[in-house]
Amino acid sequence: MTFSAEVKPTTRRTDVLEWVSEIARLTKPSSIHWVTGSESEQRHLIDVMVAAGTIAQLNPEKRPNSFIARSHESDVARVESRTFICSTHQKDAGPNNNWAEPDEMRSTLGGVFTESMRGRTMYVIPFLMGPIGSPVTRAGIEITDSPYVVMSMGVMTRAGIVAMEVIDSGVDWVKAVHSVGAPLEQGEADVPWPCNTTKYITHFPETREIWSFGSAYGGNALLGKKAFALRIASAMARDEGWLAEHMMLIRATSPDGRVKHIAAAFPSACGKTNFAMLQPTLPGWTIETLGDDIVWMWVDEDGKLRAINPETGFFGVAPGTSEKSNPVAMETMWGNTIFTNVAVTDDNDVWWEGMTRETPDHLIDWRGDDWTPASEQPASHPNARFTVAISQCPSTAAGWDDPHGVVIDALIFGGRRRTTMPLVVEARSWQHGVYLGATMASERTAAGEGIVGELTRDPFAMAPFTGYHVGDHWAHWLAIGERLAQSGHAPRIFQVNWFRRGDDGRFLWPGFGENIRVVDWIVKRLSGETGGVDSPIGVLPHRADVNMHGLTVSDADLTELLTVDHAVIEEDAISAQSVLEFAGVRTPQSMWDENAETLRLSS
Ligand code: OXD
Ligand code: MN
Repeated sequence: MTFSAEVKPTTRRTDVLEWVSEIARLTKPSSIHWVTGSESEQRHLIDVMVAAGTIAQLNPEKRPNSFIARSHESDVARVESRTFICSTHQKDAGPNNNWAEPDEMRSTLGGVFTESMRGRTMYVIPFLMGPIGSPVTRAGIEITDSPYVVMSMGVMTRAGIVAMEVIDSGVDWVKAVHSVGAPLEQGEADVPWPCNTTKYITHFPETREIWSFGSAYGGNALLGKKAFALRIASAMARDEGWLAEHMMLIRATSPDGRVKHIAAAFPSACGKTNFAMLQPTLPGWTIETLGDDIVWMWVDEDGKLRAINPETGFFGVAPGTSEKSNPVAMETMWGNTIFTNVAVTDDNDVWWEGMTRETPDHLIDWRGDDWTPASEQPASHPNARFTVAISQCPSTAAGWDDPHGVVIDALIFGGRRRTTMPLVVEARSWQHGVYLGATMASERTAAGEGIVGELTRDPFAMAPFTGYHVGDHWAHWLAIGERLAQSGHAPRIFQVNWFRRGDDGRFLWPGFGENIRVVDWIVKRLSGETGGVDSPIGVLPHRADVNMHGLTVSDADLTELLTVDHAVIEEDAISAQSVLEFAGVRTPQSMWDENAETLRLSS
């Protein structure tokens, strides 16, 4: 295999050159393109994709330099059932992952990747997760035959020459191989969204490798994101003593100038992006955005928990995003945005369910068909996405990419629960907080597979993302807590639920910008300014301590939001035992102790 004449290797590292040649010998692409990250390369990729019908330009007057991509109907979300952790021992992958024996999987992959890039260009994308100079920043190289992946990785990571220079300095790098699995015969016409009905999203945590086959969609294909920054990084973090978590990250500044950094874990499509861009309704408060999906945290030399966002972009869920729910996101996507599986208006702009009050009379739906409000299916796919740089976000915090990161003051776990869980509660201790994270439950959304609405336990919102045994993940959190306790700098842990409903199905809490009232209470707790009410699941706010200035919520609703029913909590704690049993012998005893304590307090 010869390298393409136009784009020569951007490295001299022999291990990189040998690996790229090895993958090229296996997959037989027609050319190799070493990604530089330049503007001319961007333009070239756009031309290639527009010509192939993969993307189409939106109205440049309304949304400059923005594009619509429509995926294949079968390739619309992460495929957890086809996601594998290939650790040497099955017990290390844990019951939370599909396990495959590494040699067997390598042989399967050897089969499916054979000549899988025939007729296509193979792109080599060097990328960094994290800013240059941070102790937790890590490098990777993704090989892909999808220009859509190249363009998206360019938004989501620090990709191109900038990353190769770091790799060339001699650091370790993660090998990530991706193919859409749709080789082209000579003369065969391409399709707009090539993919394969067979999919493998595989991870080898011990050798820090990723192999992804058959899908070009988001988390399956942009391998810096879920595959590296969560599955592989969580295993690295366990080995090296840090944390790689499915969390958003904000800086909250109170009217009297107190600055707090908060990281919050919510399952996919539960409002992390909205929370990260919250527009406070309480006067004087500011929320600034540092990240919306993934946080890497480490204990610094002072014993404080520090955090960075390893990504550089948002891959956000579009439906439901509006001027009302998230004006900042709407502003962020003014241009330079890739939209996937949204609907297109007659004036060639984007639309999705929940974006405007009025539904347009006519649209082209995410499948590319004519659509009217009489159509039975939604116009945009429920997991339609926008991909846009964090630097475009008006609420992005100054220094968001500081390699030193920020010191975390509070951690939040949240889920989507119609019943049972109050608006906010503070854990009794770090250990109890870890229990709240371990037993987190949420109703399923369209971001993954399964029945939407079904209540599932999703420990730390990491069920699809922990690259090792879930019980060891809890033990790792406990060990980090012990290190933080030694310095007396452990962040406090809270649980929130914005999604509580009344018997009539109505949301009891308005959410969005009003969630600042919960942040306000959390910051008051951090400053020791307010007490609380003990409950079986932790400390609840006194009603009078929740700043309700300017917001009307009925007394009955507020009572329901701020109290817990002991019988219901007892039932929930019994049900939570299923997740502790699920993790089996690797469940730390202290998680059972916390469960017993919850039962004792609620009975
Ligand atoms: C995501 C997800 O894409 O969690 O962020 O599914
Ligand atoms: Mn996510």
